[in-house]
Amino acid sequence: MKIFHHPAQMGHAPERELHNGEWVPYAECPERLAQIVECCGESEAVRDHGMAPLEAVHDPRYLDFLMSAYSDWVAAGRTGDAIGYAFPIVRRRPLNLDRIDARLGAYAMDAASPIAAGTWDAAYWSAQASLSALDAIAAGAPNAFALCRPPGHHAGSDYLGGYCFINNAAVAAQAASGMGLGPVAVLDVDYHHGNGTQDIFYQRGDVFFASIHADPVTDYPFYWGHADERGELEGEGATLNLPLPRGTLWPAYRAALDTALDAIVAWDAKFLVVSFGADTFAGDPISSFALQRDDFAQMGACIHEAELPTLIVMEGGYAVGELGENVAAFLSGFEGPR
Ligand code: OKP
Ligand code: ZN
Repeated sequence: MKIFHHPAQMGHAPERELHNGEWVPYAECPERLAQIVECCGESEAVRDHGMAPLEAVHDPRYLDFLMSAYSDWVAAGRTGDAIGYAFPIVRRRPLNLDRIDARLGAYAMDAASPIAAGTWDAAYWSAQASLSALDAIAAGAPNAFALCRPPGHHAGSDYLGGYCFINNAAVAAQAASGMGLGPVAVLDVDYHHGNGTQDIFYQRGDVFFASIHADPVTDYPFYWGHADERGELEGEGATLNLPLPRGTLWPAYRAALDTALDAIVAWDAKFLVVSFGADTFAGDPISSFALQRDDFAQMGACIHEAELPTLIVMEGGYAVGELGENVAAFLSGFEGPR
């Protein structure tokens, strides 16, 4: 399978994050990408598609903020990574506040996603990798792998969070739809609920969103991903949430996967974007499902059985030493004999 990534994606390297009240090394580290490259191979050419496909899913004011957030932080005399600390939870009025701390809070859903010197370029090229992988499918490949990093599925139209800045899967889903490849479905199999992707398409009937994830009653992102969230207005019924308990093993996971794939096929999708996270792995340091490497191969094979043109977009996975092989298992299961 063709794989797409860009050197600038290595440049996002925050020092630390706030995890359960303590400062710990940043889990979403550049080494993740290096490990996956080692097992899955070097990149095809990544083309610069410019800002328009990003602006098709993100608020331009949010993109402006993100682009200059780190330099504004430095200009305010700060050292270290940029993190907000005040959040307008009740209502985000269009106050046009200038102070960097006010904007960091207004455009973030958590305080655990620092912005560092290379963040914008890395997020921008991560999205370009996703778009370039989509181009390969548009040109006739049956599937492609966008090795995105930073990941994207927690980023909404106008907010960052959960290590995510630009929603790579949503950018590609929107672009695929615009190319006439749809109807498009997004299947999110990261351990965490893809709240950003859900929010972006929640009121739309043209993109289906299905997610299998840890129950938000126990796990981040807490406020999204509950089974009763099914979409609104035009999008009613076009969102499917399948939360599973901590400790979930492959048989229960597989049953949920069959449910999601059946719904995607019944909805008559013609193009599939998979938000793939390897953080469902038993050895993941920040997650609590119990899948094994072989299960990822099974997961890839199950998704392949939907027989849809498929763009696989990398999301999470933090057992860095095993990440490359877990991703390779998923890809080879997807490509293997049916
Ligand atoms: C990103 B992806 C507090 C830190 C918050 C955020 C997890 C983001 C996961 N414990 N952790 O979905 O893999
Ligand atoms: Zn995750």
